[in-house]
Amino acid sequence: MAEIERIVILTGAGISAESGIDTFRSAGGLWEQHRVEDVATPEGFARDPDLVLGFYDMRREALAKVQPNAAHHALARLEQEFAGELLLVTQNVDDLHERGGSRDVLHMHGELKSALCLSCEMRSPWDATMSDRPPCPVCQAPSLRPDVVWFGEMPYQMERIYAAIRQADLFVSIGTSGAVYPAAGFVRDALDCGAQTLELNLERSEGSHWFRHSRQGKAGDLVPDWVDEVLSAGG
Ligand code: BV8
Repeated sequence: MAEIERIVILTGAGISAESGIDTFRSAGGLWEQHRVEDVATPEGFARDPDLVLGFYDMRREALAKVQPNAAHHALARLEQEFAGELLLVTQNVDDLHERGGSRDVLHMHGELKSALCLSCEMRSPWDATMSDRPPCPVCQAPSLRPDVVWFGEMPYQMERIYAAIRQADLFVSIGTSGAVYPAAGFVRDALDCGAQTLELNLERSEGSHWFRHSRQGKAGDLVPDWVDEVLSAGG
């Protein structure tokens, strides 16, 4: 690990699982309770906005009842103590990385605690409900939608992510099934740019074969140990 100077980390729902937040594709997970097409696509929102706003209101409210876990805290420690460059990209729309102490988190799929106005297209911090059609804090129009990236929509800050991957010495994927693109393709971009690749996940994922190193276990166990390895190697 000694020669590692630039790290890009991608996290998915698995890093929040031990905090009590449902993952998407596990038994009883979020997508078993709702069809993706109904609650995580622009078409689903146009078809039944109440269903979609209620789905995200429920998830936003659930956030207040959970806490970051040891994996979130370990990544915050890495950000504080790692001497090189670190970019933390998350597919998650929860705020557990921030509440765990991470200061610079790139939410490529947006955030539950952000509102996007369909009238003025401004984004505002948001931790209330939307089913009751509250006024946009900027233009007052009752036209807020969850500021999350649905299927068929372009994820946020892709250029920044690809620029960091191109420079990375190490790409680490934590708690993601490798089922959703473009995030699932980042490991191949990292390989093409000569980076080392490491997967930390409960089980082998759809992308495991692309990783040079793959460790199975709970994020709450694997991530603090890995952070200790990086920091003790003088990273
Ligand atoms: C786009 C936000 C283009 C909302 C989400 C065919 C081939 C390739 C691509 C496509 C295709 N057909 C369609 C596409 C594109 C599509 C896609 O990839 N579809 C998939 C299903 C095939 N992608 C898109 O539409 C993306 N946009 O392509 O735009 C474009 C181009 C130009 C102009 C405009 C547009 C947008 C995708 C974003 C969708 N939004 N979320 C919300 O959260 O409600 S996706 C959703 O899935 C979440 O973000 C989630 O993070 C993400 C991925 O899931 P995971 O995080 O991996 O969660 P999952 O449950 O799957 O896995 C959890 C893992 O953790 C498991 O492996 C488990 O073993 C592990 N785990 C569990 N417990 C633990 C653990 N690990 C460690 N410790 C534990 N304790």
